[in-house]
Amino acid sequence: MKFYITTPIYYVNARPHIGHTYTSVAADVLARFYRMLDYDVFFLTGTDEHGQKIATAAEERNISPQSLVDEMSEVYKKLWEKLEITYDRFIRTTEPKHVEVVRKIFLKLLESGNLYKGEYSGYYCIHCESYVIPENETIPLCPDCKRPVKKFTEPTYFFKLSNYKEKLEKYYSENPDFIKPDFRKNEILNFVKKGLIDLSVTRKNVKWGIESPTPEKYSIYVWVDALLNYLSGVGYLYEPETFEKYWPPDVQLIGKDIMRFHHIIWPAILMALNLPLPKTIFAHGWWNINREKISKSKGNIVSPEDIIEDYGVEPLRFFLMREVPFGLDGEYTEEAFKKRYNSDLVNDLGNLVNRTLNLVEKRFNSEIPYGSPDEKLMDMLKAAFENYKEKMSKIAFSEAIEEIWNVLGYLNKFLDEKAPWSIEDDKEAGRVLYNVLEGIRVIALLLSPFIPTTAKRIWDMLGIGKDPYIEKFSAIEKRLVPGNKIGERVILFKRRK
Ligand code: ME8
Repeated sequence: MKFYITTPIYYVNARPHIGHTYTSVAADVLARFYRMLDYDVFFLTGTDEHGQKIATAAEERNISPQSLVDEMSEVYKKLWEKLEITYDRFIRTTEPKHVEVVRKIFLKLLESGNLYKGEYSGYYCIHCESYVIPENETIPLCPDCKRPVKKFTEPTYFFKLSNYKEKLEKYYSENPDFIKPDFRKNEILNFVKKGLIDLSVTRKNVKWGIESPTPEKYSIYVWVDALLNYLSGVGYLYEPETFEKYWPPDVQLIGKDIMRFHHIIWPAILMALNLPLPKTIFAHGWWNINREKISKSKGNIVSPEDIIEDYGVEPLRFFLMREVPFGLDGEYTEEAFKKRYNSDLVNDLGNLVNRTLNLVEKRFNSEIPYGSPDEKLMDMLKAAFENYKEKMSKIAFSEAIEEIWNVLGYLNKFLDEKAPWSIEDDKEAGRVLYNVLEGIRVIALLLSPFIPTTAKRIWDMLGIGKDPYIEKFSAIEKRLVPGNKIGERVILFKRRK
Protein backbone atom coordinates (compact mmCIF):
# COMPACT_ATOMS: atom_id res chain seq x y z
CA MET A 1 0.00 0.00 0.00
CA LYS A 2 1.21 3.49 -0.81
CA PHE A 3 0.50 6.84 0.75
CA TYR A 4 1.31 10.09 -1.05
CA ILE A 5 1.06 13.21 1.09
CA THR A 6 1.86 16.86 0.36
CA THR A 7 2.05 20.23 2.08
CA PRO A 8 1.64 23.54 0.26
CA ILE A 9 4.93 24.84 -1.07
CA TYR A 10 5.62 27.95 0.96
CA TYR A 11 6.48 31.38 -0.41
CA VAL A 12 10.05 32.32 0.31
CA ASN A 13 9.39 36.04 0.68
CA ALA A 14 9.95 35.77 4.43
CA ARG A 15 10.94 33.36 7.16
CA PRO A 16 8.54 30.58 8.18
CA HIS A 17 6.34 31.03 11.25
CA ILE A 18 4.26 28.62 13.29
CA GLY A 19 1.51 28.60 10.62
CA HIS A 20 3.85 26.92 8.13
CA THR A 21 5.26 24.77 10.90
CA TYR A 22 1.71 23.61 11.64
CA THR A 23 1.01 22.21 8.17
CA SER A 24 4.44 20.62 7.90
CA VAL A 25 4.25 18.98 11.32
CA ALA A 26 0.76 17.67 10.55
CA ALA A 27 1.94 16.17 7.27
CA ASP A 28 4.91 14.65 9.03
CA VAL A 29 2.69 13.09 11.69
CA LEU A 30 0.59 11.44 8.99
CA ALA A 31 3.65 10.32 7.02
CA ARG A 32 5.10 8.73 10.16
CA PHE A 33 1.76 7.17 11.08
CA TYR A 34 1.42 5.47 7.70
CA ARG A 35 5.05 4.36 7.72
CA MET A 36 4.42 2.75 11.09
CA LEU A 37 1.52 0.90 9.47
CA ASP A 38 4.00 -0.29 6.84
CA TYR A 39 2.74 1.84 3.97
CA ASP A 40 5.14 2.94 1.28
CA VAL A 41 5.01 6.68 1.96
CA PHE A 42 5.98 9.56 -0.30
CA PHE A 43 5.98 12.89 1.49
CA LEU A 44 6.45 15.99 -0.64
CA THR A 45 7.08 19.55 0.50
CA GLY A 46 9.01 22.50 -0.85
CA THR A 47 9.12 26.18 -1.67
CA ASP A 48 7.20 28.44 -4.05
CA GLU A 49 9.83 30.69 -5.53
CA HIS A 50 8.39 32.64 -8.48
CA GLY A 51 6.10 35.61 -8.98
CA GLN A 52 5.78 39.27 -8.13
CA LYS A 53 5.61 38.77 -4.42
CA ILE A 54 9.05 37.15 -4.36
CA ALA A 55 10.49 39.64 -6.85
CA THR A 56 9.27 42.53 -4.70
CA ALA A 57 10.68 40.97 -1.53
CA ALA A 58 14.07 40.63 -3.25
CA GLU A 59 13.91 44.22 -4.45
CA GLU A 60 13.18 45.44 -0.95
CA ARG A 61 16.30 43.71 0.26
CA ASN A 62 18.33 44.90 -2.69
CA ILE A 63 19.28 41.40 -3.76
CA SER A 64 18.43 39.34 -6.82
CA PRO A 65 15.36 37.08 -6.68
CA GLN A 66 17.66 34.11 -7.21
CA SER A 67 19.77 34.93 -4.14
CA LEU A 68 16.63 35.46 -2.10
CA VAL A 69 15.11 32.12 -3.06
CA ASP A 70 18.41 30.28 -2.58
CA GLU A 71 18.81 31.74 0.88
CA MET A 72 15.23 31.30 2.02
CA SER A 73 14.68 27.79 0.72
CA GLU A 74 17.64 26.81 2.91
CA VAL A 75 16.00 28.49 5.89
CA TYR A 76 12.89 26.35 5.34
CA LYS A 77 14.93 23.19 4.88
CA LYS A 78 16.92 23.83 8.04
CA LEU A 79 13.79 24.46 10.05
CA TRP A 80 12.16 21.26 8.80
CA GLU A 81 15.28 19.33 9.70
CA LYS A 82 15.19 20.73 13.20
CA LEU A 83 11.52 19.88 13.50
CA GLU A 84 12.11 16.26 12.49
CA ILE A 85 10.08 16.64 9.30
CA THR A 86 10.75 13.45 7.35
CA TYR A 87 9.91 14.58 3.83
CA ASP A 88 11.01 12.38 0.94
CA ARG A 89 11.37 15.19 -1.54
CA PHE A 90 11.82 18.94 -1.17
CA ILE A 91 10.82 20.65 -4.38
CA ARG A 92 11.83 24.16 -5.40
CA THR A 93 9.90 25.72 -8.25
CA THR A 94 13.10 27.21 -9.66
CA GLU A 95 14.56 23.72 -10.19
CA PRO A 96 15.19 22.93 -13.88
CA LYS A 97 13.17 19.67 -13.61
CA HIS A 98 10.10 21.48 -12.31
CA VAL A 99 10.48 24.27 -14.88
CA GLU A 100 10.61 21.72 -17.68
CA VAL A 101 7.56 19.83 -16.44
CA VAL A 102 5.54 23.04 -16.09
CA ARG A 103 6.39 24.06 -19.66
CA LYS A 104 5.48 20.62 -20.96
CA ILE A 105 2.16 20.70 -19.14
CA PHE A 106 1.45 24.14 -20.52
CA LEU A 107 1.97 22.77 -24.04
CA LYS A 108 -0.28 19.82 -23.32
CA LEU A 109 -3.01 22.17 -22.19
CA LEU A 110 -2.51 24.32 -25.25
CA GLU A 111 -2.61 21.34 -27.60
CA SER A 112 -5.70 19.87 -25.97
CA GLY A 113 -7.58 23.13 -26.52
CA ASN A 114 -7.74 24.01 -22.83
CA LEU A 115 -5.93 27.32 -23.35
CA TYR A 116 -6.82 30.20 -25.62
CA LYS A 117 -5.53 33.70 -26.25
CA GLY A 118 -7.37 36.72 -24.90
CA GLU A 119 -7.03 39.84 -22.82
CA TYR A 120 -7.27 40.12 -19.06
CA SER A 121 -8.62 43.32 -17.70
CA GLY A 122 -9.11 43.51 -13.99
CA TYR A 123 -7.52 43.59 -10.57
CA TYR A 124 -4.68 41.61 -9.09
CA CYS A 125 -3.58 41.14 -5.49
CA ILE A 126 0.17 40.67 -5.27
CA HIS A 127 -0.01 39.44 -1.69
CA CYS A 128 -2.38 36.59 -2.61
CA GLU A 129 -0.96 36.33 -6.16
CA SER A 130 -4.57 36.27 -7.20
CA TYR A 131 -6.92 37.85 -9.75
CA VAL A 132 -9.62 39.46 -7.66
CA ILE A 133 -12.85 41.38 -7.88
CA PRO A 134 -12.85 44.11 -5.21
CA GLU A 135 -16.12 44.99 -3.51
CA ASN A 136 -15.61 48.71 -3.99
CA GLU A 137 -14.05 50.18 -7.15
CA THR A 138 -13.20 53.56 -5.61
CA ILE A 139 -10.96 52.09 -2.95
CA PRO A 140 -10.22 48.68 -4.45
CA LEU A 141 -9.17 46.20 -1.76
CA CYS A 142 -8.51 42.48 -2.04
CA PRO A 143 -11.66 40.69 -0.83
CA ASP A 144 -9.49 38.08 0.92
CA CYS A 145 -6.58 39.91 2.53
CA LYS A 146 -8.01 43.47 2.38
CA ARG A 147 -4.86 44.96 0.93
CA PRO A 148 -4.96 47.54 -1.91
CA VAL A 149 -5.05 45.96 -5.37
CA LYS A 150 -4.12 47.32 -8.81
CA LYS A 151 -5.97 47.20 -12.10
CA PHE A 152 -4.31 46.29 -15.36
CA THR A 153 -5.11 45.15 -18.86
CA GLU A 154 -2.82 42.79 -20.74
CA PRO A 155 -2.88 40.10 -23.40
CA THR A 156 -2.80 36.62 -21.93
CA TYR A 157 -3.62 32.96 -22.30
CA PHE A 158 -6.73 31.79 -20.51
CA PHE A 159 -7.42 28.35 -19.10
CA LYS A 160 -11.02 27.28 -19.81
CA LEU A 161 -11.94 26.87 -16.18
CA SER A 162 -15.58 27.62 -17.00
CA ASN A 163 -15.72 24.31 -18.90
CA TYR A 164 -15.18 22.39 -15.69
CA LYS A 165 -18.06 23.71 -13.58
CA GLU A 166 -20.37 20.73 -14.06
CA LYS A 167 -17.54 18.22 -14.00
CA LEU A 168 -16.31 19.60 -10.70
CA GLU A 169 -19.79 19.61 -9.20
CA LYS A 170 -20.26 16.01 -10.23
CA TYR A 171 -16.88 15.09 -8.80
CA TYR A 172 -17.61 16.76 -5.45
CA SER A 173 -20.89 14.96 -5.07
CA GLU A 174 -19.48 11.58 -6.06
CA ASN A 175 -16.37 11.93 -3.91
CA PRO A 176 -17.40 13.09 -0.46
CA ASP A 177 -13.83 12.78 0.84
CA PHE A 178 -12.36 15.20 -1.67
CA ILE A 179 -13.11 18.42 0.24
CA LYS A 180 -12.35 18.05 3.92
CA PRO A 181 -13.38 18.91 6.58
CA ASP A 182 -17.06 18.56 5.68
CA PHE A 183 -18.07 21.90 7.16
CA ARG A 184 -15.93 23.70 4.59
CA LYS A 185 -17.68 22.08 1.62
CA ASN A 186 -20.43 24.65 1.22
CA GLU A 187 -18.01 27.48 0.70
CA ILE A 188 -16.59 25.72 -2.34
CA LEU A 189 -19.90 24.41 -3.65
CA ASN A 190 -21.50 27.85 -3.47
CA PHE A 191 -18.56 29.45 -5.21
CA VAL A 192 -18.65 26.98 -8.07
CA LYS A 193 -22.43 27.13 -8.32
CA LYS A 194 -22.24 30.83 -9.18
CA GLY A 195 -20.25 29.91 -12.28
CA LEU A 196 -16.55 29.86 -12.97
CA ILE A 197 -14.72 32.37 -15.10
CA ASP A 198 -11.73 31.44 -17.21
CA LEU A 199 -8.37 31.87 -15.55
CA SER A 200 -5.53 33.97 -16.92
CA VAL A 201 -2.52 31.68 -16.78
CA THR A 202 0.22 33.95 -18.07
CA ARG A 203 1.59 37.34 -17.05
CA LYS A 204 3.02 39.65 -19.65
CA ASN A 205 4.95 41.94 -17.34
CA VAL A 206 6.07 39.61 -14.62
CA LYS A 207 9.63 38.64 -15.36
CA TRP A 208 10.37 36.39 -12.37
CA GLY A 209 8.59 33.26 -13.48
CA ILE A 210 8.69 30.30 -15.83
CA GLU A 211 8.68 31.43 -19.43
CA SER A 212 5.63 30.26 -21.35
CA PRO A 213 6.39 27.98 -24.34
CA THR A 214 4.57 30.41 -26.66
CA PRO A 215 5.79 32.90 -29.25
CA GLU A 216 4.98 35.78 -26.86
CA LYS A 217 7.31 34.76 -24.03
CA TYR A 218 5.07 35.60 -21.11
CA SER A 219 5.67 34.13 -17.69
CA ILE A 220 3.39 31.37 -16.41
CA TYR A 221 1.00 32.48 -13.66
CA VAL A 222 2.68 31.63 -10.36
CA TRP A 223 -0.27 29.66 -8.94
CA VAL A 224 -0.32 27.35 -11.96
CA ASP A 225 3.44 26.96 -11.66
CA ALA A 226 3.04 26.22 -7.93
CA LEU A 227 0.15 23.74 -8.13
CA LEU A 228 2.03 21.70 -10.69
CA ASN A 229 4.71 20.97 -8.07
CA TYR A 230 2.49 18.15 -6.81
CA LEU A 231 3.01 16.50 -10.23
CA SER A 232 6.62 17.40 -10.93
CA GLY A 233 7.58 16.56 -7.34
CA VAL A 234 6.56 12.95 -7.83
CA GLY A 235 8.19 12.46 -11.21
CA TYR A 236 5.42 13.34 -13.68
CA LEU A 237 6.83 13.28 -17.24
CA TYR A 238 10.36 12.36 -16.18
CA GLU A 239 10.31 9.55 -13.63
CA PRO A 240 7.40 7.34 -14.69
CA GLU A 241 8.06 4.61 -12.14
CA THR A 242 7.81 6.94 -9.18
CA PHE A 243 4.84 8.72 -10.65
CA GLU A 244 2.90 5.56 -11.35
CA LYS A 245 3.66 4.17 -7.95
CA TYR A 246 2.44 7.13 -5.95
CA TRP A 247 -0.07 9.08 -8.04
CA PRO A 248 -2.70 10.31 -7.05
CA PRO A 249 -2.11 12.06 -3.70
CA ASP A 250 -3.88 10.40 -0.80
CA VAL A 251 -3.89 13.49 1.42
CA GLN A 252 -3.01 17.05 0.52
CA LEU A 253 -2.86 19.37 3.50
CA ILE A 254 -3.49 23.07 3.04
CA GLY A 255 -4.61 26.05 5.10
CA LYS A 256 -8.15 27.33 4.56
CA ASP A 257 -6.69 30.43 2.85
CA ILE A 258 -5.84 28.50 -0.30
CA MET A 259 -8.91 26.31 -0.70
CA ARG A 260 -10.17 27.76 -3.98
CA PHE A 261 -6.85 27.17 -5.68
CA HIS A 262 -6.78 23.62 -4.43
CA HIS A 263 -10.41 22.56 -4.55
CA ILE A 264 -11.32 24.28 -7.84
CA ILE A 265 -8.40 25.24 -10.06
CA TRP A 266 -6.17 22.27 -9.20
CA PRO A 267 -8.73 19.51 -9.90
CA ALA A 268 -9.83 21.29 -13.08
CA ILE A 269 -6.23 21.26 -14.35
CA LEU A 270 -5.95 17.58 -13.51
CA MET A 271 -9.20 16.88 -15.35
CA ALA A 272 -7.81 18.75 -18.35
CA LEU A 273 -4.74 16.51 -18.19
CA ASN A 274 -6.87 13.38 -17.81
CA LEU A 275 -5.20 12.50 -14.53
CA PRO A 276 -6.83 10.92 -11.47
CA LEU A 277 -7.65 13.43 -8.74
CA PRO A 278 -6.33 13.54 -5.15
CA LYS A 279 -8.41 11.55 -2.69
CA THR A 280 -8.55 14.19 0.04
CA ILE A 281 -7.56 17.82 0.19
CA PHE A 282 -7.87 18.80 3.83
CA ALA A 283 -7.99 22.49 4.77
CA HIS A 284 -6.98 23.24 8.32
CA GLY A 285 -7.71 26.42 10.24
CA TRP A 286 -5.51 29.35 11.15
CA TRP A 287 -3.39 30.12 14.13
CA ASN A 288 -4.36 33.59 15.27
CA ILE A 289 -3.09 36.10 17.76
CA ASN A 290 -5.81 38.32 19.20
CA ARG A 291 -8.16 36.84 16.61
CA GLU A 292 -5.96 37.95 13.76
CA LYS A 293 -4.26 35.47 11.43
CA ILE A 294 -0.57 35.06 12.11
CA SER A 295 0.99 36.24 8.89
CA LYS A 296 4.44 37.02 7.53
CA SER A 297 3.44 40.43 6.31
CA LYS A 298 1.44 41.52 9.36
CA GLY A 299 4.48 41.08 11.56
CA ASN A 300 2.52 39.33 14.31
CA ILE A 301 4.50 36.19 13.86
CA VAL A 302 5.50 33.64 16.44
CA SER A 303 8.87 32.24 15.53
CA PRO A 304 9.18 28.46 15.71
CA GLU A 305 12.92 28.90 16.34
CA ASP A 306 12.22 30.93 19.49
CA ILE A 307 9.82 28.30 20.87
CA ILE A 308 12.27 25.53 20.04
CA GLU A 309 15.03 27.38 21.84
CA ASP A 310 12.84 27.87 24.84
CA TYR A 311 11.00 24.52 25.08
CA GLY A 312 12.50 22.19 22.48
CA VAL A 313 11.19 20.70 19.26
CA GLU A 314 8.84 18.05 20.58
CA PRO A 315 6.79 20.25 22.89
CA LEU A 316 6.13 22.48 19.87
CA ARG A 317 5.06 19.55 17.70
CA PHE A 318 2.89 18.28 20.51
CA PHE A 319 1.23 21.60 21.25
CA LEU A 320 0.34 22.28 17.61
CA MET A 321 -1.27 18.88 17.20
CA ARG A 322 -2.94 18.72 20.60
CA GLU A 323 -4.29 22.17 21.32
CA VAL A 324 -6.78 22.79 18.52
CA PRO A 325 -8.99 20.28 16.66
CA PHE A 326 -7.48 20.02 13.18
CA GLY A 327 -9.69 22.03 10.86
CA LEU A 328 -10.63 24.79 13.31
CA ASP A 329 -8.88 28.08 14.04
CA GLY A 330 -6.83 28.44 17.20
CA GLU A 331 -5.55 31.27 19.31
CA TYR A 332 -1.84 31.10 20.10
CA THR A 333 -0.77 32.23 23.55
CA GLU A 334 2.33 31.47 25.52
CA GLU A 335 0.22 30.71 28.59
CA ALA A 336 -1.71 28.00 26.72
CA PHE A 337 1.59 26.56 25.53
CA LYS A 338 3.09 26.44 28.99
CA LYS A 339 -0.07 24.98 30.45
CA ARG A 340 -0.16 22.12 27.96
CA TYR A 341 3.52 21.53 28.45
CA ASN A 342 3.37 21.33 32.24
CA SER A 343 0.14 19.42 32.56
CA ASP A 344 0.33 16.97 29.66
CA LEU A 345 4.01 16.41 29.05
CA VAL A 346 5.59 17.05 32.44
CA ASN A 347 2.85 15.71 34.72
CA ASP A 348 0.85 13.08 32.92
CA LEU A 349 3.55 11.58 30.72
CA GLY A 350 6.94 12.47 32.18
CA ASN A 351 6.07 11.79 35.80
CA LEU A 352 4.45 8.46 35.06
CA VAL A 353 7.51 7.25 33.20
CA ASN A 354 9.87 8.60 35.82
CA ARG A 355 8.20 7.24 38.91
CA THR A 356 7.57 3.82 37.35
CA LEU A 357 11.17 3.39 36.25
CA ASN A 358 12.42 4.72 39.55
CA LEU A 359 10.54 1.91 41.30
CA VAL A 360 11.91 -0.69 38.90
CA GLU A 361 15.44 0.57 39.54
CA LYS A 362 15.16 0.61 43.29
CA ARG A 363 13.19 -2.51 43.91
CA PHE A 364 13.96 -4.79 40.98
CA ASN A 365 17.57 -3.96 40.36
CA SER A 366 16.68 -2.27 37.03
CA GLU A 367 15.16 -5.46 35.62
CA ILE A 368 11.72 -5.79 34.07
CA PRO A 369 9.79 -7.57 36.82
CA TYR A 370 7.87 -10.80 36.25
CA GLY A 371 4.19 -10.28 35.70
CA SER A 372 1.21 -11.43 33.76
CA PRO A 373 -0.87 -9.01 31.74
CA ASP A 374 -3.82 -7.42 33.51
CA GLU A 375 -6.83 -8.27 31.32
CA LYS A 376 -8.59 -4.96 31.80
CA LEU A 377 -5.51 -2.96 30.94
CA MET A 378 -4.72 -5.06 27.89
CA ASP A 379 -8.29 -4.65 26.60
CA MET A 380 -8.07 -0.96 27.17
CA LEU A 381 -4.80 -0.68 25.24
CA LYS A 382 -6.28 -2.63 22.35
CA ALA A 383 -9.40 -0.48 22.20
CA ALA A 384 -7.36 2.72 22.47
CA PHE A 385 -5.17 1.61 19.58
CA GLU A 386 -8.19 0.92 17.37
CA ASN A 387 -9.78 4.28 18.21
CA TYR A 388 -6.49 6.03 17.70
CA LYS A 389 -6.07 4.51 14.24
CA GLU A 390 -9.57 5.59 13.31
CA LYS A 391 -8.98 9.18 14.46
CA MET A 392 -5.63 9.35 12.71
CA SER A 393 -7.08 8.11 9.44
CA LYS A 394 -9.72 10.84 9.76
CA ILE A 395 -6.93 13.39 10.29
CA ALA A 396 -8.29 14.19 13.76
CA PHE A 397 -4.97 14.66 15.55
CA SER A 398 -6.17 16.16 18.81
CA GLU A 399 -8.74 13.38 19.18
CA ALA A 400 -6.10 10.74 18.53
CA ILE A 401 -3.96 12.32 21.26
CA GLU A 402 -6.97 12.31 23.58
CA GLU A 403 -7.13 8.55 23.14
CA ILE A 404 -3.53 8.33 24.31
CA TRP A 405 -4.29 10.54 27.27
CA ASN A 406 -7.20 8.34 28.29
CA VAL A 407 -4.73 5.52 28.64
CA LEU A 408 -2.25 7.72 30.47
CA GLY A 409 -4.99 8.76 32.88
CA TYR A 410 -5.87 5.15 33.47
CA LEU A 411 -2.23 4.16 34.04
CA ASN A 412 -1.60 6.99 36.47
CA LYS A 413 -4.69 5.97 38.40
CA PHE A 414 -3.79 2.29 38.23
CA LEU A 415 -0.38 3.04 39.69
CA ASP A 416 -1.80 5.28 42.43
CA GLU A 417 -4.49 2.80 43.42
CA LYS A 418 -2.33 -0.31 43.36
CA ALA A 419 0.49 1.65 45.03
CA PRO A 420 3.19 -0.98 44.44
CA TRP A 421 5.55 0.94 46.78
CA SER A 422 3.40 -0.13 49.68
CA ILE A 423 2.90 -3.74 48.56
CA GLU A 424 5.21 -6.01 50.51
CA ASP A 425 5.05 -9.04 48.26
CA ASP A 426 7.62 -8.58 45.46
CA LYS A 427 5.64 -10.69 43.03
CA GLU A 428 2.52 -8.66 43.52
CA ALA A 429 4.36 -5.34 43.27
CA GLY A 430 6.20 -6.62 40.19
CA ARG A 431 2.95 -7.55 38.51
CA VAL A 432 1.62 -4.01 38.90
CA LEU A 433 4.81 -2.46 37.58
CA TYR A 434 5.01 -4.89 34.68
CA ASN A 435 1.58 -3.77 33.53
CA VAL A 436 2.36 -0.09 33.84
CA LEU A 437 5.58 -0.64 31.88
CA GLU A 438 3.59 -2.40 29.16
CA GLY A 439 1.18 0.53 29.07
CA ILE A 440 4.08 2.96 28.76
CA ARG A 441 5.58 0.91 25.93
CA VAL A 442 2.35 1.07 23.95
CA ILE A 443 1.87 4.76 24.70
CA ALA A 444 5.31 5.51 23.29
CA LEU A 445 4.27 3.68 20.14
CA LEU A 446 1.14 5.78 19.72
CA LEU A 447 3.02 8.98 20.53
CA SER A 448 5.79 8.24 18.10
CA PRO A 449 4.30 10.01 15.04
CA PHE A 450 3.84 13.14 17.15
CA ILE A 451 6.95 13.19 19.32
CA PRO A 452 9.30 10.62 17.81
CA THR A 453 12.40 11.46 19.84
CA THR A 454 10.50 11.23 23.10
CA ALA A 455 9.14 7.85 22.02
CA LYS A 456 12.69 6.66 21.31
CA ARG A 457 13.90 7.91 24.69
CA ILE A 458 11.10 6.00 26.38
CA TRP A 459 11.96 2.81 24.50
CA ASP A 460 15.62 3.28 25.43
CA MET A 461 14.62 3.63 29.06
CA LEU A 462 12.56 0.45 28.78
CA GLY A 463 15.62 -1.27 27.32
CA ILE A 464 14.01 -2.00 23.95
CA GLY A 465 15.38 0.94 21.94
CA LYS A 466 17.60 -1.30 19.84
CA ASP A 467 14.78 -3.54 18.62
CA PRO A 468 14.71 -2.87 14.86
CA TYR A 469 10.95 -3.39 14.68
CA ILE A 470 10.11 -1.12 17.54
CA GLU A 471 8.91 1.68 15.27
CA LYS A 472 6.14 -0.28 13.58
CA PHE A 473 2.66 -0.57 14.96
CA SER A 474 2.91 -4.33 14.60
CA ALA A 475 5.26 -4.12 17.63
CA ILE A 476 2.15 -3.53 19.71
CA GLU A 477 1.75 -7.31 19.90
CA LYS A 478 5.17 -7.79 21.46
CA ARG A 479 5.69 -7.90 25.19
CA LEU A 480 8.43 -6.66 27.48
CA VAL A 481 10.58 -9.57 28.56
CA PRO A 482 10.84 -10.03 32.34
CA GLY A 483 14.41 -10.16 33.53
CA ASN A 484 15.69 -7.81 30.82
CA LYS A 485 17.55 -4.73 31.97
CA ILE A 486 15.97 -1.33 31.63
CA GLY A 487 18.06 1.58 30.32
CA GLU A 488 19.26 4.73 31.99
CA ARG A 489 16.51 6.91 33.39
CA VAL A 490 16.35 10.46 32.04
CA ILE A 491 13.94 13.28 32.72
CA LEU A 492 11.78 13.70 29.62
CA PHE A 493 10.39 17.18 30.30
CA LYS A 494 11.46 19.69 32.91
CA ARG A 495 8.75 21.65 34.66
CA ARG A 496 8.41 25.30 33.66
CA LYS A 497 7.53 28.03 36.12
O1 ME8 B 1 0.03 30.20 0.00
N1 ME8 B 1 -2.23 29.39 10.51
O2 ME8 B 1 2.27 29.97 0.52
P1 ME8 B 1 2.35 30.63 1.98
C1 ME8 B 1 -2.18 28.17 9.97
N2 ME8 B 1 2.85 29.44 -1.96
N3 ME8 B 1 -1.52 27.88 8.84
C2 ME8 B 1 -0.88 28.87 8.22
C3 ME8 B 1 -0.88 30.20 8.73
C4 ME8 B 1 -1.60 30.44 9.94
N4 ME8 B 1 -1.64 31.62 10.53
N5 ME8 B 1 -0.14 30.95 7.91
C5 ME8 B 1 0.32 30.13 6.92
C6 ME8 B 1 1.17 29.91 -0.30
N6 ME8 B 1 -0.12 28.88 7.10
C7 ME8 B 1 1.48 29.32 -1.66
C8 ME8 B 1 1.02 27.87 -1.68
S1 ME8 B 1 0.75 25.50 -2.87
C9 ME8 B 1 0.71 24.95 -4.45
C10 ME8 B 1 1.22 27.17 -2.99
C11 ME8 B 1 0.19 27.70 6.27
O3 ME8 B 1 3.79 30.76 2.28
C12 ME8 B 1 -1.08 27.12 5.65
O4 ME8 B 1 -0.82 25.80 5.24
O5 ME8 B 1 1.50 31.83 2.07
C13 ME8 B 1 -1.23 27.99 4.43
O6 ME8 B 1 -2.08 27.42 3.46
C14 ME8 B 1 0.20 28.07 3.95
O7 ME8 B 1 0.98 28.12 5.17
C15 ME8 B 1 0.44 29.29 3.10
O8 ME8 B 1 1.79 29.47 2.93
